[in-house]
Amino acid sequence: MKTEELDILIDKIRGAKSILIAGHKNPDGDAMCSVLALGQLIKLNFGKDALCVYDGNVPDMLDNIPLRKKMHFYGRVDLTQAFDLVLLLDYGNKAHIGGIMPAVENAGFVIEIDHHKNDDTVGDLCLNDVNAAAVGEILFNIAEQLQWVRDSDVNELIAISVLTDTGNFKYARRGDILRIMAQLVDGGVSIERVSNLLNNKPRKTVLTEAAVTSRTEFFYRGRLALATIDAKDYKNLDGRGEIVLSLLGQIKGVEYIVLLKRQKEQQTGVSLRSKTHPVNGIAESLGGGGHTYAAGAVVHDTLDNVRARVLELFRGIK
Ligand SMILES: [Mn+2]
Repeated sequence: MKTEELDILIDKIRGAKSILIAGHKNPDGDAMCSVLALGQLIKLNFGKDALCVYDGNVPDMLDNIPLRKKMHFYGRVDLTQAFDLVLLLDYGNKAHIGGIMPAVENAGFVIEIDHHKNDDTVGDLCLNDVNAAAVGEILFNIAEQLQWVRDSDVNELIAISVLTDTGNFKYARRGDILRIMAQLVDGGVSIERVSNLLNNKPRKTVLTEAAVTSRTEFFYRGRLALATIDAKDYKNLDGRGEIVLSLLGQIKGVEYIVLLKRQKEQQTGVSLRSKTHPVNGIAESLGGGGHTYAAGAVVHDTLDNVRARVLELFRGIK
């Protein structure tokens, strides 16, 4: 980070009587943990209490992270005052700011710290780094550069933000992030302990994931695994079927995984995964899109009709 930019960060924190910190709506591990870590860094190094808020739902698995009680649903606190400083983390895109937007617009000064590619930033100062694996990594680097004090809560929060955003390092693209984790471990962080903090799903979620997985159908010589979730089970999964997709991907010979979610009678969510063959083209022909090996669509049709269309699109797969 440029020294001049960090000087502004320090000046703004020092000069602020009121500070608000927020991440993206429906926060994930990075959005939650980096917000709480920054709040704690400000407390430790400036003696100030920043207000940490979120919009949407927090996944149950994040209920036991350090300082969780310091994170407030934005609708339950008073955001009508104009905050001197708003720190916006990990938000990626204006559309993901959600209910915090009025506070961002009213703020005396807005500093964003993000690792998403974003051509339409809202910050007066942007401390963004698209090469960072998580916002937690950027915070670690800022704290190191400014020689800020970190306590064990900050270190654990940064570790969780990194573990969750990199899928336990599976998606790490640079060695830097592993070297940062090495420093955190040397500083007392137990990867086993923080990983276990996340084993915190409701019973019904895991039982539903298992039930949905066990009802999977296989097509095209076992190359395609297709699982379906109806509306009731979909709610239990908290809107996500990542575990089902991941379990099916472990099966020998399965190349493509399809998860169909009955969202409404006439609305079906489609998640597509593949190990080595592109699936974004199939998502696009369903009106969706995504990454090469992980794509999806929302189709306004019944689950049965969408299932037939998907099977047709996969006909002739190698
Ligand atoms: Mn992130």
